[in-house]
Amino acid sequence: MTTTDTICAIATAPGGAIGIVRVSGPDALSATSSILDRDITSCPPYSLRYCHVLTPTGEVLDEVMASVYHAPHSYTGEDSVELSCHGSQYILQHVLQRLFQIGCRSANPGEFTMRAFLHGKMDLSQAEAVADLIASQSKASHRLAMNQMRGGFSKQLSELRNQLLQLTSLLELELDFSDHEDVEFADRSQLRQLADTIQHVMTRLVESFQTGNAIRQGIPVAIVGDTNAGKSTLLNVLLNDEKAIVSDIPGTTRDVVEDTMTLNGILFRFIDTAGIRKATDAIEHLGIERTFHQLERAQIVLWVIDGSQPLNNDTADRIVRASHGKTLIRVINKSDLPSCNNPCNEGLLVRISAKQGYGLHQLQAMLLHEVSRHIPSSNEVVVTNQRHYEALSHALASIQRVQEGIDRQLSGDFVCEDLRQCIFHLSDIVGEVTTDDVLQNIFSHFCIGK
Ligand SMILES: Nc1nc2c(ncn2[C@@H]2O[C@H](COP(=O)(O)OP(=O)(O)OP(=O)(O)O)[C@@H](O)[C@H]2O)c(=O)[nH]1
Ligand SMILES: [Mg+2]
Repeated sequence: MTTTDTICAIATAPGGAIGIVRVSGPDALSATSSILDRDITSCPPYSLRYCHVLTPTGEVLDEVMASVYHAPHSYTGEDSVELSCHGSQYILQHVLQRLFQIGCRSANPGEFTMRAFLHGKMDLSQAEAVADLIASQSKASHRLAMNQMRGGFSKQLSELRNQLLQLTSLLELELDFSDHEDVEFADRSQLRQLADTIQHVMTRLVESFQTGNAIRQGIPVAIVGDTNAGKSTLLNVLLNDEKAIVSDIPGTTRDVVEDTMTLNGILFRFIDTAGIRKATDAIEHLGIERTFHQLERAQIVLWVIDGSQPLNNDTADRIVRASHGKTLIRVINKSDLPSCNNPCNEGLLVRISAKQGYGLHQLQAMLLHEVSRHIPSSNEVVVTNQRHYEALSHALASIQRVQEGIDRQLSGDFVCEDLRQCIFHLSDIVGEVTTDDVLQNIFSHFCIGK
């Protein structure tokens, strides 16, 4: 793969003390030299040079440091230069203009990383992790992106592919001899065992997506309960922000209000919902429908109960039923008021006063404890990307057809076809069979300069 044009872009966000202009491509060194007061084309690789950027009339525009990289030992795999300038937007734009005048082109979003992928510096799943790393907001999502970028996922995929190829070659060998009647080189129980191993790993990866996605976007925690129980008050204290309107009028919250918050390096997405009761109008009815929709999507349910009031059995039933398979925490609120002992034993229990701030640490500790059971260890591979999840789900379906085919003693060429499809989907993840359109689409979501 060779690229013929030289691209440039500002790689840093506005507002910093230093701004970096990145240049990459066959003419990177000569093009940059022509706007500087010294020639960097003969600088050794990985060297740093102090120089001046000049205007067309020879005035000094800025004092900069130029980092010089030679192909293939650079991020993109091409000759590259990074100019560390003073962070003025005027200076940075001017440097870009000068580079455009001598024939460099403005880089598209993600084009530096796309070139890195095209030059074999990383596979596609690693390139995608670069965007995740930049977007990571918590210790946990940072760790997942870092593991993927450093090739943890790629290694697991290549092990799977090797096993699949081994299976295919056993069957293909048999097909080559199929003229000779009933030869069966490949011992069926051995094939089935290999397919089972592959299927087991794929199932684990597919299932890891739920956790991976939650870690990236924030673990969804729905706050539900009767009207006036203090859900919005709780949301506000958890977020330490007056995000939702609080009032003593039942039915205050009618829509979903949500925001994220990091606790001990884990991002949580707290979702306040409309209180559950018999709706008084069509809008409240829609709001309550949304409550159940959010409840369905949540991983953890905070069921807020006004401890000073008798429990509404109808609400209780609906929440317990809808929380099946999730972590349900009963949050007995308003414990600053005399309590009305409510009988209900579902889920975990914590007593708080959202208004006075009692019991919040205990609630947060409970949330962290529940989540930490699902947080993967540092070298465990977790799928975080929708595209990877879809490809893996297709691959899993293919390997399940292979297992079925072996059990039903189908002829080798049928089984081989499913195996090839399975390999195809795995190859798609690392970008070996990915079409240009898909590539363009993936990198178009990156920022410019990356
Ligand atoms: N005494 C006491 N009052 C509280 C506590 N938490 C909330 N409240 C009060 O209870 C009332 C209702 O609070 P909200 O947070 O609006 O309740 P909600 O569950 O969001 O109500 P809806 O949005 O109507 O479903 C307000 O007057 C709050 O000040 C608490 O811990 N103790
Ligand atoms: Mg509310």
